[in-house]
Amino acid sequence: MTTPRTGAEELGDPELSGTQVAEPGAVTIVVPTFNESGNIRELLRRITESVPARLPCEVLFVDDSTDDTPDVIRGAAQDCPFPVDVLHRDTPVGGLGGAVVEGIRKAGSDWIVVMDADLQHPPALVPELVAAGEGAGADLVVASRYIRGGSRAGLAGGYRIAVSRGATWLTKALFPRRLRGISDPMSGFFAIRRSVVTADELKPLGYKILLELAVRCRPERVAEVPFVFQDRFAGESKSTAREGMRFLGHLVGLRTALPMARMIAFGLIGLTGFVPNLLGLHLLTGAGMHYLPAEILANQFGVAWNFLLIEVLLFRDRRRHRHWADRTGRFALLANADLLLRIPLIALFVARLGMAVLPATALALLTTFVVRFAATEALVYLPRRRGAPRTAQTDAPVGT
Ligand SMILES: Nc1nc2c(ncn2[C@@H]2O[C@H](COP(=O)(O)OP(=O)(O)O)[C@@H](O)[C@H]2O)c(=O)[nH]1
Ligand SMILES: [Mg+2]
Repeated sequence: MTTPRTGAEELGDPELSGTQVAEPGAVTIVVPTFNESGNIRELLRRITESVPARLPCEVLFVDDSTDDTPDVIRGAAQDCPFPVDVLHRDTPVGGLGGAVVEGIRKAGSDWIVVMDADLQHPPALVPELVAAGEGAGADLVVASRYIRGGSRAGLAGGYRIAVSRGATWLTKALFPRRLRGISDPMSGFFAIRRSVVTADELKPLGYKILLELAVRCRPERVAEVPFVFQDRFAGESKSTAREGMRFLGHLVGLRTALPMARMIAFGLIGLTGFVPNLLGLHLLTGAGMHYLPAEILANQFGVAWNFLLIEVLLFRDRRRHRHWADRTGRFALLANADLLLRIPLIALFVARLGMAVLPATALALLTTFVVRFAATEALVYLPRRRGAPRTAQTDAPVGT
């Protein structure tokens, strides 16, 4: 590519990133692709039609394809009046979100526009997004389906619409301040000033990259432009239920970056653990088992449930500090130590205060919660001290 830009390794340094950008107004269009060979020519044709005359641009494809998409891109690039580059990744770290972050790291223009390759995002809107940003002095301009003039026409089926709506609602509810002024945080079509992107802070695992940028980079001014979400031009959607799960994990990861939020999330997960615990106790005592051994057994249901949720949702980023067997052992140990403390407590509540088994158990669970949270953070998921194996500087948890 001929347009001046900083290298990926330089973007991490804010000092450098401010000095080496291209002339104002230039735009790098970052397009993540996964097996999109049928869409490339049409996409580049429509970009050629609508963008370069009004705005100098370059296009950077970040490709994880297993088909011939990179070759198709290189072929089609010959006919383009602007620079087109393709960065093919043999190891597609972070999937779609990771691809976009890599593209952003490489882009050198003043503005970066992120858009899909399947023409669901109309290329004609690219100059408008940048113009809106320049006009409003905004750092981030979101193409929104949910403001007047926008629509989600191309979102196939009631199920997809419901999922998209639900995800939007949940995300806005979790980040009311950071997402103020963004009606469509799920949008994959937006323009951002390169100067506000601190790509080092971005976690490539984030599936919804706009959410990641809005929450972690905190652009000061945000604008929106309506757009009609089109039908896919060719090929098939790569969205899967697994991406949906990843998105939920991403939301929790962003929301629990601070210790206080983490403790609340830990508590909420712990609360849900009451259900398998008490259910197990009900079944076991119903089957005639004495309540004390039943407590021990039922507790394992709750422990397993909590461990699973904590691993997948809450401490996803911190699992690498210890081997999974180490974490499981420590977690189980803590849970049983917790149980050792809890059983005499329950016996006390039952024998001395005359409480029934279920409320006595619930009260004891609450009492030991705080101790368990502190111990879990400190003994299972905190990075080890310097010098110990498996610990790198980058392991430091976000927000601590
Ligand atoms: N580089 C890269 N691009 C991806 C990946 N998954 C999807 N994409 C691209 O991201 C864009 C949106 O994906 P799409 O399947 O259309 O999702 P949908 O619009 O939600 O149905 C398209 O350009 C895809 O080619 C991936 O794992 N890596
Ligand atoms: Mg699509």
